[in-house]
Formats: sequence, structure tokens, C-alpha cells
Amino acid sequence: MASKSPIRVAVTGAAGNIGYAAIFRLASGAVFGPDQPVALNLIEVGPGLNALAGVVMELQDCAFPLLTDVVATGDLNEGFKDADWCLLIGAVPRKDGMERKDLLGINGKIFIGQGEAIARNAKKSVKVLVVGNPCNTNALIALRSAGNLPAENFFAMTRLDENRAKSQLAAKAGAHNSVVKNVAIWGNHSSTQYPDFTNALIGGKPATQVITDHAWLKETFVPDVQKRGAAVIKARGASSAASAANAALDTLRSLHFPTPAGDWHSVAVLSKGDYGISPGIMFGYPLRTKADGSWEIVQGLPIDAFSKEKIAITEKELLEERATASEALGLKL
Ligand code: NAX
Repeated sequence: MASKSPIRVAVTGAAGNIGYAAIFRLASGAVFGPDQPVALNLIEVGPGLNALAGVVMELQDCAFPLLTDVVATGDLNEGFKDADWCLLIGAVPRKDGMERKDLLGINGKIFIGQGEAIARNAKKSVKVLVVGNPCNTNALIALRSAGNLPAENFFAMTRLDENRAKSQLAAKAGAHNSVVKNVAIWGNHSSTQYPDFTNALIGGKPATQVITDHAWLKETFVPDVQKRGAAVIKARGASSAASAANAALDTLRSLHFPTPAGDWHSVAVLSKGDYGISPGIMFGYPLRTKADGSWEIVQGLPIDAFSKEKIAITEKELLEERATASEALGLKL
């Protein structure tokens, strides 16, 4: 076995669709590398706990060389103990007739408890990625509940949107995904997100030069990326799971390793006012991870009038979500 000390990753909703698609790849070394041992703390609730017992058996049956320990639990204190990373996937889905406020209230309570338990039990250097929806505001609630843990270690996932945007730009340009770079997702992981084509590059050239059909970029690409989640639900009869797990693992990798020169990755972080965004909301930005593991928001990108208008819409939605969640939870977020 490799000699490095393991990275301990706590995963909530571990037996759910996204969790199931994520944890085997985590254990295989696909995220932190082939010489980095991993330990997993798998957290579930209710019937998910029975399914989790089966997931643990399957992990054993993989005999992963890098997997040093598996904890399976319904107890948050045990689940977040000594975690280096918390991947918060578990959340209550919106059901028919449920108002957004109800959803924010129900999930808000979950993320208060999880934020508190992370602060009590995880390493002080823990990093937290929220996937469970509404992920930006859930992440804000977890962060505000996590006492003195540094705000810069809390993230909400917009990477699935970035990956979707890259693949659509590549298809339109007749290029491979791998040459599409510098795609920023601004704002909320919701249908108001803004997938920014104006700063994107395809094969090193501005996407707006490679794709000359600007009406397509504005009127087809943007709404298609915004509504891609709903299109997958319609086709599959279930929400994105493998691609969401893949994006969560991409996010972990991108925050763990330095960002290659000239590129960035998209993730939501607590706004401090960069690009004129209201402080105190979890806002999707383009980030670069530095060699020491810290990160910075990419500065100085041109924001044209079209982008400004779209960014304002998603900012407004996040401010409203924060107000709604604050009211539902009786908290000042
Ligand atoms: P599933 O319903 O398949 O799985 C969720 C699992 O979480 C279940 O096993 C459930 O028992 C567990 N769970 C619920 N509450 C929990 C709690 N308090 N503690 C621990 N476990 C808990 O959903 P799945 O398809 O895996 O989706 C999970 C979440 O990801 C949903 O909120 C979904 O909306 C969200 N998504 C977020 C995306 C993003 O890009 N940020 C995209 C995909 C996905 O829609």
C-alpha cells in the first residue's frame, strides 16, 4: 500500500444515485491519484442505511488497494469525524406541491445540523462541497452553521453546468471537449445560472470567433445549458446521477491540485463582492487553485452587457433564496 496518510472523505447520501456513482471512483484513486490512500465515511438516513450496508459489501468486493477504511453510519458525529473533505450529496428532493420555501426550510435544517457536526468533528482544515439542492443556499447554511471553520473552505457545485456547457460548445464547433477551456458558470446552480461563452476559448481562440452563429450562443446554448438537468430528467425518468457524480469528483480534483496555466474551473464560493456581486451569497465564479492548495477568483474578465444582464438575474435569485431560507429557518444568513 502507498505510504501517504489517507485523505478521509465523508459522503452524505452515499447510497443514493449520485453517491453510488461517486464513491467507487473515489476509492479507486481516480480523484486524488494512484499513490494517495483514501478512507471513506459514508452517511445515510432511514432506508438508505439498509442500502448502505450493501454498498459497503460492494466496496469490500472491489478490494481497492488504496482504500484504507470505510465507516458506514447514520450518526453525523461519527460520519464527519476527522474528515478532510465532506461531500454533501444527501438532500430531500422537491416533491409535487412543495413550495420552494418549504424545500429551503426542510433542507436548511439538514444543512444546519451537518454544518454544526462538521465543525465539531472534522479536521479544522476540512473542505466542504455541497451537491444537494438547492446547493448554493444549502452551502451557505452549512457555512453559517459551522462556527469558526474558514468560509473559503465551503463550496457549492456548478461543475456539472460547466461540463455541460463545454460539451455543447465542442459539439457546435465540431471540436473535441478537451480543447474547450475557460468556461465560467456564474451564479446559482439553477435555471438562472449563466454559462459564459464570451470568455470561453475553443482551441485557444475565442469561442465567439470559432462559433460565428452568435444568435445560437445567446438563444440556444444559454437556455439549453440552463435547462439541461430538466432535459435529462425527462429522458431518463430520473435526475442526472453519473454526470453529477463525475462533476463532483472533477470539483474535488480541481480544488486539490493546482489549476493548469491559462485555465480555470467553475465552483460557487462565498461572495466578497468580486465582479460587483452582493457579498454573502454562494456565487458561482471561475476559480484557480494555487500550488499551496488555496484558491483565487479569476480577476479582470471582461463582462459585456449581455453577460451583465444574465449575471444580475442569477444574483437576484440567490438573494431571494437567502431571504426565503432566512425566513423559513428564523436565521440571519
Ligand atoms: P437520491 O434520492 O438518489 O439519493 C439521495 C440520498 O440521500 C438517499 O439515499 C437518501 O437516503 C440520502 N439522504 C437524504 N437526506 C439525508 C441526510 N440528511 N443525511 C444523509 N443522507 C441523506 O438523489 P441523488 O440523485 O443522489 O441526488 C442527490 C442531490 O443532488 C439532490 O438534492 C439533487 O437535487 C442534487 N443534484 C445536484 C446537482 C448539482 O449539480 N449541484 C445535479 C444533480 C442533482 O440534481
